[in-house]
Amino acid sequence: MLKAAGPDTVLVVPACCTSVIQGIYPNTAINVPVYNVAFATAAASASGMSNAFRAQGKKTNVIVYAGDGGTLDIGIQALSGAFERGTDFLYICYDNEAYGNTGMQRSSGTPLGAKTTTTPAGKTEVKKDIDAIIAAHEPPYQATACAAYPQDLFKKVQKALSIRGPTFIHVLAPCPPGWRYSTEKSVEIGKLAVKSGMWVLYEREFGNLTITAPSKAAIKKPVPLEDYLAPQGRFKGIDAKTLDILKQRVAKNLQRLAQEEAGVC
Ligand SMILES: Cc1ncc(C[n+]2csc(CCOP(=O)(O)OP(=O)(O)O)c2C)c(N)n1
Ligand SMILES: [Mg+2]
Repeated sequence: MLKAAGPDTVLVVPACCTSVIQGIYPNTAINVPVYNVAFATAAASASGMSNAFRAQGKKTNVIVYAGDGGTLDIGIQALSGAFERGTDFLYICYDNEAYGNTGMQRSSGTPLGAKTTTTPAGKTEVKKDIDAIIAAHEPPYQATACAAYPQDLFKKVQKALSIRGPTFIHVLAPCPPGWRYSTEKSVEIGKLAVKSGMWVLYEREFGNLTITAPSKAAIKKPVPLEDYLAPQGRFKGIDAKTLDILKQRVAKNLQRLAQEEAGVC
């Protein structure tokens, strides 16, 4: 993401795993200025920052980098406000499907059936569709990505930053301790999320949807959802009814996106 953005970039990071990973000043692991802000305020802080830069005639990229808890739950009001105002910034939500930094509590991004420390028997609600909520703001660009496909993510970050206005990229970020699998399987798990259709890669540019290459195969013939779920401890013991609902939702979502791309709906 930072490689695509280049050095003239400022990151706005609310409380999340990233605020730990970045390290402590002056030994930070991130080579651009990072503004750590209170959990609920990322998009509002970035709005002020972007307006200040633009007023000075500067094109500096303002990127919010926030988790699913900070985006789908606690930051959603500020996020909606910034998108409605047309703030010139890129909002990236990296989604590990729970509150990772505080011990993997469920978030509204946690999928149905997944075990977290606060849903030990599996989550009974479905994942919130933040992408549909963002789409309702009619931004000039929004996309999904996955950490297992870094070149795709690179291209999408470059494109988002080349467009003026509020842009959004939702990145699935497999999390070994939280999803309960061993670290070396991260890329494989991310690819299985896409190949099974549980995560669909696409971009919507000025309202026009394009499914990104790795997801085209999943639309034609997805791998069984069990291939994605079985290696993860968080789905261990999922009951047949929940599995069936998940499968139906995956199929419906793939169909809905394929139809949108074809202009059928
Ligand atoms: C107002 C407020 N409530 C709670 C916390 C504690 N807290 C810090 S990080 C975090 C979890 C963030 O989850 P997410 O946004 O998904 O990012 P992740 O940790 O998974 O990277 C929580 C609950 C806080 N810092 N501020
Ligand atoms: Mg998270």
